[in-house]
Amino acid sequence: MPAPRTVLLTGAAGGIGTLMRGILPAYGYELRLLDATPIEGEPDAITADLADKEALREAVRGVDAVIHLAGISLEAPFEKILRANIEGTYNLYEAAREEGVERIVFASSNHTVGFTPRPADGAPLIPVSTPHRPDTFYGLSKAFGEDLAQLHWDLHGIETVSVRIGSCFMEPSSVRMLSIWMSPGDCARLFHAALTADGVGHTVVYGSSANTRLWWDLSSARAIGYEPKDDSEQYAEKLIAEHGELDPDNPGHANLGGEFCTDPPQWKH
Ligand code: NAI
Ligand code: 15L
Repeated sequence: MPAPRTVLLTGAAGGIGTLMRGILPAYGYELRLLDATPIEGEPDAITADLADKEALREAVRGVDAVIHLAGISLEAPFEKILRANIEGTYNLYEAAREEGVERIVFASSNHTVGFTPRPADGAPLIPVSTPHRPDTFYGLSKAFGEDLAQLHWDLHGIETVSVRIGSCFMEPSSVRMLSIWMSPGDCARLFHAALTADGVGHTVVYGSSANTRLWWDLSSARAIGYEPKDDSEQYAEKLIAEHGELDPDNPGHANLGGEFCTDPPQWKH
């Protein structure tokens, strides 16, 4: 497909949105920014909620593609998740369909498959075809987003790369993150590949760096042109000294989703 130039970045005020605002313009993209929260120093940013269908329609008008990051990014009461992540993502796809946008990069999450046991040493890496095993209403909403993307490809021909992001922060901050961390630079590389690869239909990829302790299979990401450059291993010694190795008998350590798999989750809003 012709390289997209104008890209709508939803969730532009958030953690990943802020990182991508700093990196993606160097790839030649003109970013149109949207968030429910105003963005300081960005007078042209669109301040709108995903519930506002008219604002979404206007926001997607004329863009070549969308990177959809907006939404609740941790566990929360179902009603809030329903509104922001399920209805909000539906509204975004409807707006894209109505305005003829052909490519979306969807910020899915490792929590779609959070209850998948992490692979033992030497066991096969987790494939993208592993069944959904959401660990929270949050993970469930991302599983819905992946299926919504599939529907829009099959029914309307809108292409999506669903990126099951691991942990995208400046640095990993736990031993679990050594396996699923995605550096900001690799995140931009993966989003760029997802925006420019030909014929993605609906492709699901894991989003991480090429970590030494990787738990999942990056081959579908590599197949769309992603070449990760970073590895969390440089942080391993310090993090293991601070927190110890993962304990297989601890339910918060046994599965991909980490502490999201404990009840009640400790990170709840
Ligand atoms: P974040 O919570 O920092 O940013 C989310 C942004 O979405 C916020 O600026 C918020 O104001 C906006 N937002 C929330 N509800 C909205 C609504 N109804 N309408 C408009 N804007 C709304 O999250 P972060 O870390 O930047 O993540 C971005 C996306 O990537 C999220 O969808 C998250 O679920 C997903 N993700 C992030 C991971 C990470 O490691 N940071 C891991 C896996 C998935
Ligand atoms: C996510 O989906 C969250 O949005 C992010 O804040 C992290 O908690 C990440 O997963 C993780 O699993 O570390």
